[in-house]
Amino acid sequence: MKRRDFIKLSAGFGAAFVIQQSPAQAQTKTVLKAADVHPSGYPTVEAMVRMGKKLEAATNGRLSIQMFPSMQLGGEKEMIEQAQLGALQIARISVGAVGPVVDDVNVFNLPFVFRNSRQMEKVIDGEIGDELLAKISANDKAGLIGLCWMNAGSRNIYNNKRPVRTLADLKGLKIRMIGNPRFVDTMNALGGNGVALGFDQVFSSMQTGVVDGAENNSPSFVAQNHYQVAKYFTMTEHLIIPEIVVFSRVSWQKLSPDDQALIKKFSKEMQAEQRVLWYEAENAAIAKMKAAGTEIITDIDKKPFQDAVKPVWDKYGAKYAAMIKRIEAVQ
Ligand code: GTR
Repeated sequence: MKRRDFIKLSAGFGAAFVIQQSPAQAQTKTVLKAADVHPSGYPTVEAMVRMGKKLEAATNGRLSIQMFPSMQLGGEKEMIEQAQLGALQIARISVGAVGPVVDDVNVFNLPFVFRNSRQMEKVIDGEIGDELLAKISANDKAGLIGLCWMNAGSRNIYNNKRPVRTLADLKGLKIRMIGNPRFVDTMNALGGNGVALGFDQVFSSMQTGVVDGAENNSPSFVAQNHYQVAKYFTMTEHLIIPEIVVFSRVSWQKLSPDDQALIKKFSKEMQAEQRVLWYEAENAAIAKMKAAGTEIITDIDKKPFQDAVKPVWDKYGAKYAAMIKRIEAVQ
């Protein structure tokens, strides 16, 4: 290469470099705010942090994710509201919290709707999962884009009064439920007293006796320190509710189609990656519970529990009849 040509070429590179450094270009860096009620290290949070790193690497830092864990931006209801306004871009929430906004997903909030977690995984990985994400995105009122699902195991009843083995043991126990009428009705149908409270209030409410217990998966039971105030944990598995990741629709519309496609692709990958982290967290949680002296009750007859929630199905299930048939058909 002649020296003159080399100078021309390097001048060209220099110019391009300068343009990238200009304030106008610098502004095109987009930081996506993501929130979760769980602390750092929890599988849902960790999966999102990893996705942020991938996004940053793939776009040379043009797109990144800033994670707000531990309810820093409020509970799930508040997160949905902020996403609807575009103040928050990514919300990792339970389907329990999305139900009041997009009724279609409430089918997953019916007690014992899945036979087990494996079947639930097949449903969210398959066409039903895609269809429900699309329903969220198409719902103008919701203002959200459905990105992907995550595992959240099964929910189990715990309390600080007595081991629950039968429906009779639940009688009179005040049990915290997520604020979606289906869940309060489910607990009442099981014979307990369902009390809707925010996730942030569960620990102190158990401590002060406002409630006797709650229900959740084992990683939440441990991560939120509930195991320190509730000794009895019964594997009722009455609800298998997946988690969901939604994107603010107003923010989504500001992204280029290429960036939207990239985020969708990485979200799908995150769904699989979180699953691995999930099972590790479940094993670690059970080990921690055992070490802490939690009494884990696994030998229960679930049939009476399943029969008892029939009124909930009668009240809420009818309109999902076709979808329930499809879910049941997933092996
Ligand atoms: C957890 C779930 C949270 C939240 C919480 C609750 O299992 O990961 O998103 O819904 O339960 O009980 O409020």
